[in-house]
Amino acid sequence: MALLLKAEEAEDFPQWRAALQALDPALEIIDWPCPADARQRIEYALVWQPPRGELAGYAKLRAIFSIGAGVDAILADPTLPDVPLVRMIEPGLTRGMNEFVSLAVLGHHRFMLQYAARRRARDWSPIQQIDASQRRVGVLGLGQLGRAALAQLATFGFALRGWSRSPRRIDGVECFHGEAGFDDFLAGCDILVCLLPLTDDTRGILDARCFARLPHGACVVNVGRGGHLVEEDLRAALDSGQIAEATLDVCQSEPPAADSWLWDDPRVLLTPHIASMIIFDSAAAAVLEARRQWLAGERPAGLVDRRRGY
Ligand code: NDP
Ligand code: OXD
Repeated sequence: MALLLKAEEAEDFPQWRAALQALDPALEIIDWPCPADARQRIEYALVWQPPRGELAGYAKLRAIFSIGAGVDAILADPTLPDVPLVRMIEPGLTRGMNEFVSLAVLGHHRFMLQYAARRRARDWSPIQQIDASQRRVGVLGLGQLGRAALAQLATFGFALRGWSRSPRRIDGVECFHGEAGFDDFLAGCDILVCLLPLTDDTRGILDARCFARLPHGACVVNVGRGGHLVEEDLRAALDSGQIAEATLDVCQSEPPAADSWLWDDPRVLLTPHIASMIIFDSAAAAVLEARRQWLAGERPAGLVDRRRGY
């Protein structure tokens, strides 16, 4: 049984191979790009953002596993073979996202960007702390990562709300859904966190209309995809004071253009798409468990619904 692996970074290949073969020593793992004489053996592909057209033409391909939780880059390929696509759900990725979302939300809650600016100005003055119970934090996307982030944020005592496509019930979280619930959801978000998948329905969702519906001076954390945010709308909202600050882990262009305003704006904390990364051992276990489930006729938790786009 052969698996073609396109890792996020070329140097990840040995770690992936070790993690996968520790669990399935019989699995043959072939590094990307696939040598011509191996093409006919490939039954599985485990990939991070494969170039368009590159997954076509494997006659024995049975399933594609995404190294990312987000599959927008894979689904963007019009020649994608019609085999099951399974996205990454693994505890290491979830823990990393919990850490990053907590860090970002707490950073805005406790005015860290403002203190960084005051420090540059040799200003030692304090800003009155706000009790977490008075700070309303809203999460767009109540999937694997959104729900876990909310559970972590609950430990700090924030007033929590969430928004999804279909109705959800989460203890301690005020839930909203669909277009009809969007404006009411936004009206109660002092800090807005985007953990949506990028689809035709969610592209550009963080735009001027969205910002206008947030309370004045709200903060925005985008850990979804760069395509969710209309960057120039954010800039205008920061300039008007409607949005006070933002944390952006993802951008339209990664990295942003050398002359992008995002590099220098002190109201923006910018990180290079590192909010969360897979842990090789637990990610390998997740891939092989999904393969087992599929072969046993069960439905893997991360099976992508191509029609929905996530
Ligand atoms: P899931 O598929 O588990 O959850 C997606 C959630 O978004 C669901 O609650 C879904 O609603 C909701 N949603 C989807 N479309 C809409 C819509 N049109 N309107 C309202 N809600 C919608 O995804 P994950 O939680 O695993 O991951 C979320 C995203 O996080 C990934 O797609 C990826 O882009 C990003 N990510 C970023 C990382 C980083 O390092 N920056 C790392 C990992 C992931 P419903 O519940 O009704 O289906
Ligand atoms: C993912 C990511 O989707 O790291 O997993 O962005």
